[in-house]
Amino acid sequence: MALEKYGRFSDDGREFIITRPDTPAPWVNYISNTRYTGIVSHTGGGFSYWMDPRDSRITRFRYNSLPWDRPGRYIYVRELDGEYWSLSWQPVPKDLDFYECRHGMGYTTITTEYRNLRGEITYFVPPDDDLEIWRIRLQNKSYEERRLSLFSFVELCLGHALVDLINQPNDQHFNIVKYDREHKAIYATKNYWVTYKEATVKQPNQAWNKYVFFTTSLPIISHDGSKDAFIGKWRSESNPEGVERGVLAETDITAGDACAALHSEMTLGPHEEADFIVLLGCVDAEGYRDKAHPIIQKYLDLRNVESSFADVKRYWDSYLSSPQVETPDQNMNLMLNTWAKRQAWVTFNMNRNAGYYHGGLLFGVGMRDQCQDMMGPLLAEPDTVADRLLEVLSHQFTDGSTLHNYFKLTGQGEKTGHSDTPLWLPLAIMNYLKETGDFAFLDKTAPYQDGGEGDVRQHLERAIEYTLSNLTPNHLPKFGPGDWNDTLDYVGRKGIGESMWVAEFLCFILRESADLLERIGAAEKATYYRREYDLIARALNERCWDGEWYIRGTRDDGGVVGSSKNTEGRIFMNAQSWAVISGIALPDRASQAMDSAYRLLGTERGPQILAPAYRHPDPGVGLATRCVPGKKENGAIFNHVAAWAILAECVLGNGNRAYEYYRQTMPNNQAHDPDVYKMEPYVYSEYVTSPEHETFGQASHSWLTGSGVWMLRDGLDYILGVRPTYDGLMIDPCIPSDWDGFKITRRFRGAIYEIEVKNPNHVQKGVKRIEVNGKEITGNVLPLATEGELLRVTCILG
Ligand code: IFM
Repeated sequence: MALEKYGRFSDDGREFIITRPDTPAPWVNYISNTRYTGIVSHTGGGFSYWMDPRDSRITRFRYNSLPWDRPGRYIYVRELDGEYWSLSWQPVPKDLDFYECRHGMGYTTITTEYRNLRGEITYFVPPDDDLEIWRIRLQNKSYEERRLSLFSFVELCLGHALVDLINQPNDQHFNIVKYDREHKAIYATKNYWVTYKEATVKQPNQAWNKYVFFTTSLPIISHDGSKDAFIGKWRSESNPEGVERGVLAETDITAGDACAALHSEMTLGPHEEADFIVLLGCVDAEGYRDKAHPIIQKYLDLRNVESSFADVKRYWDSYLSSPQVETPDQNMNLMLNTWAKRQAWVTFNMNRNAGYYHGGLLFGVGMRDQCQDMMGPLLAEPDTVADRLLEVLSHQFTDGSTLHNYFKLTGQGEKTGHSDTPLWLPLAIMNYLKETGDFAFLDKTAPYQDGGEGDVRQHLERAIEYTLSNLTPNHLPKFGPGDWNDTLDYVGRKGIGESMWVAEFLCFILRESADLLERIGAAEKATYYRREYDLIARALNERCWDGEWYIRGTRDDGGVVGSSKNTEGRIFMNAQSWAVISGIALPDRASQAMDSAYRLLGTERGPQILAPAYRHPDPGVGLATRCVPGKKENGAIFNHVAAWAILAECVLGNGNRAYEYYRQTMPNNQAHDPDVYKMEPYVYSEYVTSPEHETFGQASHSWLTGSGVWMLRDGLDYILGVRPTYDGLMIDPCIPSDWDGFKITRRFRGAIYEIEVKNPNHVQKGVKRIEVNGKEITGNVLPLATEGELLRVTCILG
């Protein structure tokens, strides 16, 4: 398989093993305890931050110089003859005798061999303390004694990453880096810290509230705090003067570009091995020495490092333990058991913010993204999700509108008026209730962004009623400055254009909320929501059916988007898939809409978001039309959209087509030619270029995309069909007809369900018989069980 040109999954699927360093792009991983986070590439590149990659940044990264993957977390090795190299290939890219990078669950290990010296460096973040640990093992594979100089190096940012990026000549005047001889550590901070978005509005009168520490378990011979001194004039990380000289210049800085570099020496006898540790972390600025010292002492002890590393592994074993699936498709098993879950954990915690391929320094936590990302951790950590939900609800206003995004450290955000944003809150609340059955959550309270507080049920209803209060005379939602699709940003800015997709999404939320409200005795409200559902569904069917599919919207200027009347952007997938998911499509139209989408949007690598792509900028539509055709929201194979198409096909019972889309879009399939695909083969990318561009098949924006979590839930809940309902776990598979069956083990409300689904008649959908512990049950919702109970379930399709 061509994927193996650069790497493969480990046998247990928990690692992606990169076998040569010159991958088509940096392939990255995350190390994080959710407070301290590092993004680590397979060449040691990447950056670290505390809580927020914009506001509290520890190390730098030069985004615009990609694919040059710099800087990072580097260890240089230098021998007596002056030859030097780095343990992670970059930044001194020698022709290594051996190279391997294992991106695992919460850690990355890079192993290299050069000049008969094997170096293994593992990067991870322990669960309990806010630092990253580099555990290094060196092995002299020769018969000669080796005298090695070792230099550990990071380039520091210290505080607000955006200000550092755009205003470095000024920002550097506030840097402080000093070597503390008593603690044998470098400490660094910045005497100035911008904590709000518009840095120019008002000069803040404050220092960064963190101190960074950097140290190693080896005796320290020399150090540098000045990047200029370490790198030297007209040089780069590839040939730093300090390393070439063999001793560092002992610089501390009070102004200038900051780094932390430490120099140690080690002698290794023939075939001797040695371990050492490097620590990079941060503590609160107040009393920083007293705070950092115990952490440093703790983790300079290898036993504590080993036990923390075991904790990371234990955490991930537990996190991934449920659900576990066995389907006939090995790639699907890999994604559902491990990598899509891992990706969803990352998106839940890092949002669209901390990546190589996202300009997320600007965006913070997107409300809509966060509400969707919750569907991942919900499987393993519902309590964490409940807390996050309350945090998200606190960014809703009393009228039901919401911030569009917020920054974790400052709590500040923007109110943009996107027409979909408020509606994601009810979805997240209902998902939580279905998984947990914790109806008492509805009575919990959360503040409103503009003062006062309300219980969760009130937050839910206000989101819906805010959207209902903003309908046009046609009883359809206004488009506003965008809906889920951020790039349809000029369709309805004047408040006239309508979003059919928001109408469908609103219908879905109304139907689901009415079910919930009825269940908790709020019959009158439920009836109101159902009546609204009917009115909007009728408006959609009367006004928005184009003949073979549903249109995407109407424009402020009276035009239409996503219609056969258009020459570009004639059909959009979301308008078809959500017509089905929301149930608004009349039965014959539902199939016809999805068939039209299959015919007009399908490619061999998955369905396009829209087609044909826009080739002329249209100021009445917006950004999508300005983007190059075939990429991003202008006609790419947009995986988030593909995930909803899969869901819709499952609703219609088309297991073969749902699986066709699913198989096409899985990254481990997509990347069958990694030189074309370019991104990591182990996580979803936001999009893959469609045939409307010459780079067809090239992926972009890996890791931080909602498609990871939707593909996870599509696979588990809709294709395998084992999904939570308020009453219990439902079994409703929609699989390809050539499957003989599959197995899935899932924890649900404390009990374990071991489920085997058999498909003797090779159908795509339809449950014929279910037995629980040998006894047939009525219907397809499994009985609830007590904590720890194991239920063996057999389901026959037919
Ligand atoms: O819906 C958005 C998402 O919030 C961020 N990525 C792009 C999507 C479509 O515009």
